[in-house]
Amino acid sequence: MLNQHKPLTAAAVEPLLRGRFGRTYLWAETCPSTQEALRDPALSEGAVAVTEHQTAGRGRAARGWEDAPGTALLLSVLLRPPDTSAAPQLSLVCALAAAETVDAGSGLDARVKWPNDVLVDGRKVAGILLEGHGGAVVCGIGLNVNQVEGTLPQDARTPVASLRTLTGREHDRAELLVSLLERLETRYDAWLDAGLAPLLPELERRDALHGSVVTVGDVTGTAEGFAPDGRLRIRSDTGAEAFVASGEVTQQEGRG
Ligand code: BT5
Repeated sequence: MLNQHKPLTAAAVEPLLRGRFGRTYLWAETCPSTQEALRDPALSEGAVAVTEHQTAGRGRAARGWEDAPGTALLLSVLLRPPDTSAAPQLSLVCALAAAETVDAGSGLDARVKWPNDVLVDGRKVAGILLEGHGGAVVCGIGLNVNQVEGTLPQDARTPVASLRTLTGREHDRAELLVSLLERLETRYDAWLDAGLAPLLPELERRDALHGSVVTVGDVTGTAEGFAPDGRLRIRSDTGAEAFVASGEVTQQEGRG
């Protein structure tokens, strides 16, 4: 039986690291938000902040991110892409790495819901938050791991799950964390070399919205995958094609 509250301290995680991400590793038992822990301009790319519990965890657009102490992965990774104009694409890069981590660690089949969610069977297991400051991009990732029913948010916009509620067993958070950092590093390096293009086949295979009727802002139509710059491709009833760069998706039907 795993101890779900075994903390993700540097002593527990650093010996397991396989790549360069996480070599600067900041851990706190509790903090307002890991997004705040990477603001030092002296920190190098791949620095990681991890906590057991956030008192002011945040999502996008001033929404919150909830956890139950010691049961989730709550981390931020500092990236310094040379061209920050393409940085919004990192949401899909992180979501893909998180989805791959979920699959490898649990045997589940995770989907990416544009632009920043990871879903299993239509339930949100992870969310990504990108924030830029001083030329750096702080990528926040929240992944529900060992929460049980009743400790997950009840009022979420999308149904919610943890790996534990989906598989019925506890998962080793340290293993998941190092796996996530390794996959993120691999996907990020590929993105630095060639943009989203090499990631698109896998992203489209995992596209939770594909074939669904969606509304984003004033655009409604069928979601048909992604443009190479990460925009969502939507085909209207009249056959016109639109590309949406950002926004909230309302999904009307589809495979989820
Ligand atoms: C996100 O925003 O999904 C981004 C979440 C990023 C969280 C990480 S944790 C480490 C780092 N530090 C932070 O402070 N944040 C990042 P968004 O798409 O806006 O979704 C937010 C919505 O998800 C909320 O309004 C709730 O409805 C729902 N939600 C809150 N907690 C959740 C949870 N644990 N699991 C699933 N959904 C949740």
